[in-house]
Amino acid sequence: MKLYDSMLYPRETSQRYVVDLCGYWNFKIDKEHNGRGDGWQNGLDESILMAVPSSFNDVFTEKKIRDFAGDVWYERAFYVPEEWKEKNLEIRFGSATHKAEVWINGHEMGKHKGGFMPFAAKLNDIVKFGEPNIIVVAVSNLLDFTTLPLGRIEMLSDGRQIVLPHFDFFNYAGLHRAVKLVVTPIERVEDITVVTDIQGTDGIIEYDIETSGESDVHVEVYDEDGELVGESSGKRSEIVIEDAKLWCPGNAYLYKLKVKIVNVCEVVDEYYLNVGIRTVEVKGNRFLINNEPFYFKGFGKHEDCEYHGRGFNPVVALRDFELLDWINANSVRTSHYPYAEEFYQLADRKGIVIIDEVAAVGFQAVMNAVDKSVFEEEIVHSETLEYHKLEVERLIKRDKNHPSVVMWCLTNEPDSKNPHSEKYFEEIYAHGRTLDAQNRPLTYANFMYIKFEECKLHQFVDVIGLNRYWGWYEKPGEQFVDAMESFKNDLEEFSTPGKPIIFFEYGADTMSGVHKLPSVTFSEEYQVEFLDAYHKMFDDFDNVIGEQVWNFADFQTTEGPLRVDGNKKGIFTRTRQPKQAAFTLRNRWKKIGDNHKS
Ligand code: BDP
Repeated sequence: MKLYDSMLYPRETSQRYVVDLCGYWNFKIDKEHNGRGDGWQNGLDESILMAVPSSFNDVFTEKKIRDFAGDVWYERAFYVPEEWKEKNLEIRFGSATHKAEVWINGHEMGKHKGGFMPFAAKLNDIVKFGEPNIIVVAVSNLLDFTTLPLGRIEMLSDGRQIVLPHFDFFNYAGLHRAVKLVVTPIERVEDITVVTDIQGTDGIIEYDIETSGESDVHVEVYDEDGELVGESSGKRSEIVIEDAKLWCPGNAYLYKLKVKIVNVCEVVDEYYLNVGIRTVEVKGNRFLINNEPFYFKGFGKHEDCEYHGRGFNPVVALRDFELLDWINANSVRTSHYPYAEEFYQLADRKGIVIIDEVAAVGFQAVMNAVDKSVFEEEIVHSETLEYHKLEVERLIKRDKNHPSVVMWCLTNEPDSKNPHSEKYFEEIYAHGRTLDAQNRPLTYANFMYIKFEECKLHQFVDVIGLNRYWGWYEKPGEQFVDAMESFKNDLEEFSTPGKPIIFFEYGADTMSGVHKLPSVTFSEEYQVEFLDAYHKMFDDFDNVIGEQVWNFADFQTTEGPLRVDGNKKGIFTRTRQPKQAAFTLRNRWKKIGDNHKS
């Protein structure tokens, strides 16, 4: 038995059923690290309840539980009716952070590594029809130099182990996304790849479909009014949509691509995909969407909210899209990991542009004062590299068809000064270039302490992403004027013809409600002044084609002297209310529009 990647989003159609297994599961923390030895894989005794999806951490009141490092176990029963005997039966996890091992009715189903990607187990040979089936999942939150993100384990003097993340967000863990029983026909659609193009007023949808059999494939395209506007047959073909309505930022239009597998006049499978017709290209110092220069306005985000932690929360996701609309943002970077699939579906629907990031964060030494670069570790050059490539493959396979996704970010703030990093990233980016049928541009987020001439990575990307905190971590407060001088030099050095720059991060920690005249660091006034100065700089550089503030909202981090109950660089509070700077951004972004500098 094996767990395997499951990238096609589960949908209900005339031939497919989806049973949601979310809600309260039985739950147990493996404090002694001996759950397997004690037979927990057969079922959990003396368990408590845990909500799925959710992080487990913030449900409890005990610090030792919140910060527990090791396995947490989940269990529940589910039923499969006899009439599904002739179907393909799978159990699918939207994500389990960071590693999972699954048993069904005591049988080991396999292991999965990677906390942000969907995977599944095949049930047909294991399931008892019409009787309760027990599923048990052990989820580990441990990190090392071969996981993404990177982290380390430390032993405390009382014998407990804790995780030291190499990154600035709380290491939330658990079953973070929906668990579903997915029922599909034996002969079924397994993958779809779509590439769109624009020719005059026509839209072209090129598709490539993988199925598990040899029966005929029929494809129909419907517009938003449900009218049939194009069709074709065969697993690979092209459909021309006359007078196509394009998918544009802020003005999304989605066609429905309906795929049917037909066996002698009988429909044996049916699946659909929402398709936006749009093109993406980097040309000179411009990023073109539908052949028009696009200026990115928005945020780096996190999947983070009270109580749920990193667990997908549909209400918060909707609220976030409302706020993006209110503030006149047009884009988001999924810092620092791939988000829940539903997030991209909302972005497709609402016309928000996404820069999609793999969880390659923590490739440096600073966060936890390790005195050598991770690139000095042999293991990073072999095991981590291979795994990083796999995660890039998974990201692109899962998200390739979203019109909202316009660029792939393959790492955040690595130690790209280290000589070993060059070969490492050469391989990562070369591999990334082979994977996307749409050939979307590649990018990275540069760490502010690595200068242009020292950085070994920008040579491999199409767009340079900069994370900058001049006037915050360097020369804050009264020294701000000098900070801006350093910033200007820094930006001049990074200005390279043909490689436009997007600011992926800039921001200042700000305590909501703290007001001060004149401003001081942490006050709402300082955040406004900080952003104003940065915006002036961006407007002076023609090659800067985007600004994404760090962060959309305040978020939880590991405790420490630099953090006041988390990172407070949010433009909104953690409960999604505006700080003063939200109004500054709202005005600016309304004024400059989506085609600033075109
Ligand atoms: C950058 C990181 C981001 C941090 C941010 C900060 O990319 O994850 O949260 O700085 O310090 O280094 O606020």
